Amino acid sequence: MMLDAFAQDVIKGLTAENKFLSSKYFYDDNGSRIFQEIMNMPDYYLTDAEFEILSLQSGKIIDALKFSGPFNIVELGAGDGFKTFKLLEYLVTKEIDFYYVPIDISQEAIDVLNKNLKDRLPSLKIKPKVGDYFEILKDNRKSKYPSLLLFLGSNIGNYPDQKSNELLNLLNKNMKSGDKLLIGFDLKKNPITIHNAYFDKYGITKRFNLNLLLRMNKELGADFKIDDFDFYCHYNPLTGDVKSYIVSLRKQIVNIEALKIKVDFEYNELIWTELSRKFAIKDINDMAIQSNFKLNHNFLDCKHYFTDSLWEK
Ligand code: AVJ
Repeated sequence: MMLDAFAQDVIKGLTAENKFLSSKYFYDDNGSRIFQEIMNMPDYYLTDAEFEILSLQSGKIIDALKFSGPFNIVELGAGDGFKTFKLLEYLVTKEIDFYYVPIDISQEAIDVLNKNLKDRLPSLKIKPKVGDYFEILKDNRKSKYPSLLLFLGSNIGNYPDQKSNELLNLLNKNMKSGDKLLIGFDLKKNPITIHNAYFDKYGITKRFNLNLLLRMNKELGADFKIDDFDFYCHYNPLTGDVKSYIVSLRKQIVNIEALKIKVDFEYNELIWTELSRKFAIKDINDMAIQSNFKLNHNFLDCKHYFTDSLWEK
């Protein structure tokens, strides 16, 4: 039996003493759509804050790159590209020569993005790619042009300390000297603001999490009954960690046909699904140094909720 990465991770995560499943599996086409709903909620301030940064400070960001000729903009996990639009629009308006290479694991998200940009910025040079970003990023070193890598939205927050360090070092390895990385970090702030962004009253984040169960039903022939599960999350202001969980509302057994396993759930047992870290400016400086980057500048929104941090290799 050949199992793909998702199947293997489901076996590993759901047979563990403390059950877990990686948030990277949130983003099938359905999950990517739910994530758009999250980004549209006012309580999910991250998107608005980063949108403000890219709307008001695109000129400053581009000036800070100090690229003298044509360049690439390679976006990791582009999604619907709503925020990036402001940066692209600025560049197109200024008739600056660049290629935009959005990468995402959702084909549907990339198709929507591609169509949107072709309509709204017809002269944009775009080469969309679907797949795992590290595979695709390997081509970056071959380009004769300098690159700006975009890793926006505080996606880095999904990785625990050690893992984020590995990831940033991997990005560094795939960059040429002088290449830049613009990386989004959600900053520590009033804990209530953070709590409300993740424990939303509309139940959208709950649907986002429970979509993992639907995905296992669809792709692995599991028989999760969605109504028998709930969602819980909490923010720890001391560590800066938001942790999200699926909660079993009953003692129950779930059959996963394709994996030939049955999974026992105790009453109120958890599946840990996501880590969303919040950072202090000092943490960001340390992370840049540890992954061999030079931090050029932090671009903050007016409320100081978020920073797009410009790093140089
Ligand atoms: C896309 C990883 C940045 O952690 O804030 C939103 C995903 N999870 N609401 C985040 C998410 C719950 C999001 N990132």
